[in-house]
Amino acid sequence: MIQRTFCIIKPDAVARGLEDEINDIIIHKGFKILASKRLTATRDQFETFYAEHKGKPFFDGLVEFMTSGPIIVQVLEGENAIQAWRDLMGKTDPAEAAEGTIRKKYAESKGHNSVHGSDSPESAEREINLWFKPEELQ
Ligand code: D4T
Repeated sequence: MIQRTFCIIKPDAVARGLEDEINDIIIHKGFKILASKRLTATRDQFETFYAEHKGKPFFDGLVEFMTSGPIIVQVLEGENAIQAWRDLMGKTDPAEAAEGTIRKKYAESKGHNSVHGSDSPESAEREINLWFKPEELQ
């Protein structure tokens, strides 16, 4: 099944100039990048985006980090894109991420872990709609 998913290249990766390298891996794996834009987000945007984590001990630091510098937000399309993109990212904690995953290669810690991916069809739709207008998608 062809699906769309939402991807963020996080501030730690953009600060190291890794966006082209990461997008080469994404394209090589067979995803199509339907839309992509670079921006610096507000606290409001990430408090909404990460609402499910509100109240957790890492929430404030997470919002602080995600608004600390430029990010790239993207829509990826491909066969089973939601799970396929999570598989390519690897586990949240780079210490647990498998060889060949983006987080194994680039993540600095559980928080500064270089990339985000939607975890279900519902969150993919919600997240794409939070960051992109329909006319921005092909
Ligand atoms: P995202 O949502 O960024 O793709 O990450 P995951 O789906 O892999 O992980 P998550 O939802 O459990 O966590 C969201 C976000 O919070 C950061 N985080 C997480 C953190 O800073 N400390 C922690 O202990 C955890 C669990 C990293 C990703």
